[in-house]
Amino acid sequence: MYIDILCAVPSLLESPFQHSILKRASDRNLLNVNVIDLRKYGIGKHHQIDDYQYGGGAGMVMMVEPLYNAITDLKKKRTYDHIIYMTPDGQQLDQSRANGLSLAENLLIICGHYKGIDQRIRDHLVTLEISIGDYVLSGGELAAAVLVDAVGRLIPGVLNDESSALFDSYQDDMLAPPIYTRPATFKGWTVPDVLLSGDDAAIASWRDEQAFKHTQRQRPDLLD
Ligand code: 6GU
Repeated sequence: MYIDILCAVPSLLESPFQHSILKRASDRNLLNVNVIDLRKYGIGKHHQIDDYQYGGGAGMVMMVEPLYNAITDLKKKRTYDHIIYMTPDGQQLDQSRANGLSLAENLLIICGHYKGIDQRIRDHLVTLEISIGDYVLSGGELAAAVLVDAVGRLIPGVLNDESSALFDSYQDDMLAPPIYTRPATFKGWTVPDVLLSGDDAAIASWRDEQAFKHTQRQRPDLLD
C-alpha cells in the first residue's frame, strides 16, 4: 500500500512510521509512506499556502490553488482509492473503517492546519473526511499518524501472528481481557490461577468472561 500524506508541517511526521510494526511493514515493502510538504506547491516567492477567510473571522484558511496543484501532481503518479481529509468535523475513525481502508492500494491523506482548508477542495477532490475523535487538534498531522498506524498494522502480512489483530479490542465490539506475564507473583500481586492451570478451555472461558466484564465497566455503550 502507498500512503501519500500532504501536509504543512512534514517534520511532525518524521518519526511515527519508523519504529516497531510500521517500520517492519515498510522494510517488507507492504507499506510505503510518503510525506509531501504542501509548501512545495505554495504561491509566489514566499510559497504562500494560507490566506484570510472570506467573510471575516479569526484564523487562516489553506488556499485552494496549492492544494489543487499538489493533488493534481500526485494523481499523475497514482490512482487513489480515497483522498482523505483529516478534520475534526469528519466521520469518526473506528476499527471497521480501519479494516476497510487496510484493503486499499493507494491512499492520499490531506492534513489541514490553521482553520482548515478551502471548502472547494472538500467539495470537488476529497472523497472521505475522517476525524479521530471529538476534540480539536492544532493540525491534521498527528491525526494522520493515528490513521496510518491503525490501517498499516492491518495490512495482510504486517503483523507477525496474523491472527492477533482478530483479538484486538474492538474487533468484535468487545474490549480485550486482562493480560499478564512473568513473574507469577510480584510484591504479593498475583496472576489469576486459571492462567497458570494449562487448561485451555478454562482459560478461553475466563478470557471471554473477563472481556465482557471489562467492556461492561469501561464501555457499556459497546454492548448495546
Ligand atoms: Cl483529523 N484534525 C484535527 N485538527 N483535529 C482533530 C482531528 C483531526 N480529529 C480529532 N480532532
